[in-house]
Amino acid sequence: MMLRKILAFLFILFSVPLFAAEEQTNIVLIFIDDLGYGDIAPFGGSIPTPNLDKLAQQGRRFTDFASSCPYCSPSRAAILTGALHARLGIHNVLMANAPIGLNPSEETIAEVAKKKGYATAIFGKWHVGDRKEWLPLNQGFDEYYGIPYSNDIGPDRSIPLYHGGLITEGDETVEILDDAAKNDALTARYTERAVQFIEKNKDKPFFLYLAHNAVHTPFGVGDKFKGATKYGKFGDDVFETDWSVGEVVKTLDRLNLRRKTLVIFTSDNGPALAGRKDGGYDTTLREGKGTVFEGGVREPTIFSQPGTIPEGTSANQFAATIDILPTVAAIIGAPLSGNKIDGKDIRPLIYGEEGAVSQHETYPIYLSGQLLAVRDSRWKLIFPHEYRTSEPTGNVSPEGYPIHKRVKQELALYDLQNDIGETKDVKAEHPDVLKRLQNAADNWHKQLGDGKQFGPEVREPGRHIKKK
Ligand SMILES: [Ca+2]
Repeated sequence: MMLRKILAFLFILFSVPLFAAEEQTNIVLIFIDDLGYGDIAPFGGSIPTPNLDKLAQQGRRFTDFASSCPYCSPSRAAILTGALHARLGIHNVLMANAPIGLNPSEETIAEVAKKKGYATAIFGKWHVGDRKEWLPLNQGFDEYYGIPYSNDIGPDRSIPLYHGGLITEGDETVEILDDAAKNDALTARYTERAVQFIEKNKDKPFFLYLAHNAVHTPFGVGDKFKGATKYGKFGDDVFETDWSVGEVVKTLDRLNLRRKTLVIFTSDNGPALAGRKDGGYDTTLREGKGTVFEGGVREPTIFSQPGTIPEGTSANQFAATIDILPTVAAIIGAPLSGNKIDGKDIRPLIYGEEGAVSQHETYPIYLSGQLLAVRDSRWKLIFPHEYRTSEPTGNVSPEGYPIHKRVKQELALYDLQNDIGETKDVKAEHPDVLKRLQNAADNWHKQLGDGKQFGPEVREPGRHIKKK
């Protein structure tokens, strides 16, 4: 008995370091733009997504997985660093030539991977600062090909719709996104780069960040996919994005890398509902992009690594995009910088360990520096604010964007476990929960600010100082 114990101990002692040395898990992070929770079939959508269905069958769906913010730039800053966007000083969407960007002193997931000698690349949308000093090559990525912001942003407002967005290779502009055909080709181009990158690095560990501009408006659909679904341009765009996921996974299969590659699929914010007039969407969630309701921040998320992550399973515990960086760091055995982050190591949740629970005691949702909601694993408290609904007024802003109807939201407590659509305010029935979340909000206010002023823990973004 004693001998068996000693042998078991020796086995653990020697097998752990050996295992860790062998286990150079590749990381593929696929980040979609404006894809809503209910837009894909594994989360109840009607648009056919055969490749994502398969990914879900070969992995673990997360049904309560949040982004940091219902808008692009803050959400992207958060997933890249593992910190809430409010902490990073990236409070709003960055337009072309914005004077701020993600501070190079922040540690990105690519920089974490570099510590372990990983090859790193991003193909697609960056959107955390478009000046050279803030582009991906200065944030731990070896390669970059894509647009440094959304496909409807660009310095040249004289070009309708596409605004002359700059297609960037490394840190040089190589092309102008000035017509629909180029926009239509983006998904295929990024996919081709992603496949080449995996092929090139098949014998060494890699981190691939595939950040599609799809399915942001204006929808870009490759010729092969036009009319492929009965859900209009939006449906075709989702279908092509699904194809892209399939190409990446097939490449991993072909190169025998699938079991040693963690594939993560998620989205930056909820659906831009008003732009979907010509397409179907399915959601049981309230509202969409730009709001702090579940429609704005709950993301359709899949973690897949056959042999490591239990296949065909779901996690309903709350987790968030900020958890990806510390989890990946733990998986690859890389240390983190001393920067304070908010994400948690959620390996027990992704590996489906029995009794694994959410690592977040409470989770704040900030919008433009203001705390508008705070939640825990079950309850969500929304603070009074005015928000932009998905309903257009029919008027258009001077920049050409549709103006939406705005409405007032009062203080409300929702039970997400029984009311995912946030329809019934239950604060009167649960004064204890109300009190607890209000206290949590006060704590977040002290750290990150209350909308009137930023808290002491909000860090400076990178700032561009104009030369005189
Ligand atoms: Ca977005």
